[in-house]
Amino acid sequence: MMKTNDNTLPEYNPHLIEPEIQKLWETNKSFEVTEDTTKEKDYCLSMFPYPSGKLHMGHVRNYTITDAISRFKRMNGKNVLHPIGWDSFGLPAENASMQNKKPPSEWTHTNIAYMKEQLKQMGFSYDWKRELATCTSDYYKWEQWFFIQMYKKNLVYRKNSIVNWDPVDKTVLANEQVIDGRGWRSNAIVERREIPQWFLRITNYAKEILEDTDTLNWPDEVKQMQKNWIGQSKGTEIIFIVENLDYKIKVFTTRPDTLFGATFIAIATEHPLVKYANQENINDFIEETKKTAINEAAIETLEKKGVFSGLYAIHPLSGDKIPIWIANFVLIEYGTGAIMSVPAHDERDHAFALKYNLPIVQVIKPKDNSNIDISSEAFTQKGILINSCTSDKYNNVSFDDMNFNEASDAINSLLIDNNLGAVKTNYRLRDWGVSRQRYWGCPIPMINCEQCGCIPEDEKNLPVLLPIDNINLDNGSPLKTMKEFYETNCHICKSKAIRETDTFDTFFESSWYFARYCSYDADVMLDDRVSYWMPVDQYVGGIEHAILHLLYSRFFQKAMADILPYTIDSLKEHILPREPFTSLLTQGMVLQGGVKMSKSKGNTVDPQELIDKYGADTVRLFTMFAAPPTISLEWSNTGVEGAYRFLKRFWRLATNHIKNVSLKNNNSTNIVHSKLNSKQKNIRNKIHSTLAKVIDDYNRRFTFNTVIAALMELTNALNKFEISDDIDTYIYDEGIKIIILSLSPITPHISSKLWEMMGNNPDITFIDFPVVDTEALEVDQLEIIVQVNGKLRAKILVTKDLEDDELKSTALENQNVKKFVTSTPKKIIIVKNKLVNIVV
Ligand code: ANZ
Ligand code: ZN
Repeated sequence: MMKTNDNTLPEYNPHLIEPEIQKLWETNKSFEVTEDTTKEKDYCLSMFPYPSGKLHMGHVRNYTITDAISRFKRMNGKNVLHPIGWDSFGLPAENASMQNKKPPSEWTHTNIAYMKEQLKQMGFSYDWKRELATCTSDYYKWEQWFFIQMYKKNLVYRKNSIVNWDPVDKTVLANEQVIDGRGWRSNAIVERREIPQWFLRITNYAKEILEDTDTLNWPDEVKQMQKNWIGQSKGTEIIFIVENLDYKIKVFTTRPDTLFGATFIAIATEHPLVKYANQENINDFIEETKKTAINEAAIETLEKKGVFSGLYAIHPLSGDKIPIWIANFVLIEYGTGAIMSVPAHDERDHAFALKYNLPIVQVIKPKDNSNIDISSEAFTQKGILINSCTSDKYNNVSFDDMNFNEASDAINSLLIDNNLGAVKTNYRLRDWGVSRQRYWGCPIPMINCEQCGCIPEDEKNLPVLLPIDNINLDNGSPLKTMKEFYETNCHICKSKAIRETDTFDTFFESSWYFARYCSYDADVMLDDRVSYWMPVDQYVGGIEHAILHLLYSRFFQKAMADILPYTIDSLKEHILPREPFTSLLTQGMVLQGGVKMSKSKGNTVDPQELIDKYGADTVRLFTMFAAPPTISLEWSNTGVEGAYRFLKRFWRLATNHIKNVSLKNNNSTNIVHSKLNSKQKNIRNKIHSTLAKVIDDYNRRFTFNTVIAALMELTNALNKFEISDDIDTYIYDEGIKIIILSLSPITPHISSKLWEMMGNNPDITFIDFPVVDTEALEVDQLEIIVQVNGKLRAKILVTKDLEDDELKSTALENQNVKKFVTSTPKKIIIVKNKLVNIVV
């Protein structure tokens, strides 16, 4: 046996190795990339962090995943772009600033510096020259510019809009920031307010975004969430004429078959018809509804209320006169802001009709003719029409006995022929309101000129700089009171003008940062380098961004593809991709005690403490080993200890081997598999089948946990392998090298160091990933006859040329053989590759 235990071997010391290897990468610029057309590109991206102060375990997990993928792909010959930056505008900086009495910009940049240091300590293989922070003017200048381009293309408009107003945070809230009618941060009861705001016409792209969803290699769940959010709904718009008024109300319905059951119209409080209503009756009601939030979820749970407007509408086909109500459950933003109410067949309308004593007329009966009691409950299924007949005006046409499809088609045709309706596809998706009444964001580059009205700032004057000195946040956004910010002159007529003091929603910044990484230093928004790198091949991030961030990014990518080739010279010849992220992986949460690790629950583990104690490789190894990336990971201190012990064990095994054999010409090309003995073949089979599994798991499933488990098993097998000759040493060496390289995407520092100690260049960034020797995968198996006292008792399958000892023990373990071998065998006779005869 050649292995010795030698106390002079260096101990595994991550605190020495890791800075040394990181320094080497920095000197070599190992992860900097350019557009090398001779190589296949691969763009691997993590969702960029908000610089909240320090890294948390969620970051560590997310960034280790993309780092492992990036490193693996580099070793497979890909030209890998793996960038990082900071999503650094946003409300928390303002809140922290008020608490800590530090300006938001200072707070943000201090955090960035600290977290950057932590990312470096983790050994993530970023191309740091591309680092960007969205709060810097070299970044936001270009989004101001792009906003102006969208404005020119009519993708931007301003409108007075009702918003959810948080009276405590003094800001407009997005619908999803309203939880149970209260502000997500302040918990204050949200009010409605009407203010002028800027909107992006994302709805122009609703259809394309919806249709392209199916082309994406994303989790089904995320694709479904995108589709639901876009909310396509095919239906009919039907015109009702208001009695005594020259006014047509349009309603949107997905159930034109129920038209003859419409017993009243319900309109939203903000519907234009409301001004013709009997004001005395409705005032209190309108005031009261104003106080409630306007998102659908809130409205679902609301008590349904309404007030009669005093107006009537004429049913388009029956000619009946039906009352018009103003109701709190009708959304102004959806469809036409008005509905035909069919109490017999819609639950909400049914409850409303009962409450206000409105007629309920059944027009659909069950397909199986079963009895229903329409006064107690709505019948909402599709069925067969009854009571559905037009007036004389339309020749008393009856739709009775038709099913849903027949009736819908027939009613639609009649409406269309008489200009009383149109088939319509609606989307639940709303245009994106991007105005925020907040300070720490990108200024919206618009001015209001006394003469010219509301116009974009001159592109030559960009960026519109956000002032960062002497900021007082005590009374809402300081921009609203800083004359030196908002007073300006019109670049067209030189008259006095007032700058827009709102800033962009911070989702604006995260909707295109992935493209800017490609053109990180360009003096235009993007240049032709984007067409080399985009789209992102693998995007990794949290499921919490499954809707808005991804949707907005998809919209931006499409808008950029439509606009930039016509506005940026170097992109003239290029067609940009219309989707930003080809594949998406949503990583699972990090849990502690079964619940999400979070500051508010006080159950966080500080990655910095772990790095300080065990080094980055252990932290990386544990987070990748504890669970596959998409599944939640339960934190375990013993698990971390275990990961550390494994690295120490492997270090010992490898250094021991290096000590013994490093000076020999020790090369796996000396191995001729077919000439090996069975023990050697077996261990090579283990080595190469492990490698095959590792490659498959890296490539296809990103299941790093099984990669690690397989490599741990191989480490154990090598540990047991007895070296008796040079060939054994070569095989052992081959095994050690395969483990080092296979682990390197996950534990790059220890791998680099050991690789160096084996006499190689320590920068393993571009070392080819080991290749499976397929010959070693084949195991020659033979059937062997087992006799007890000369009688056939079993046939067993074993590897060819198995050593006698192993063959004996395999034979004795056989269940049937055991039955006949009740005492210690007297003798065991072996005929190689044929027979075992046990004499008892
Ligand atoms: C009559 C009817 C009869 C309806 C019936 C349903 C069942 P989707 O698009 O699938 O969500 N609706 C339309 N606009 C609305 C608004 N602005 N606020 C609240 N409700 C609105 O569903 C469309 C249905 O939701 C429409 O079809 C309308 O009610 C209601 F037996 O019209 B229906
Ligand atoms: Zn002007």
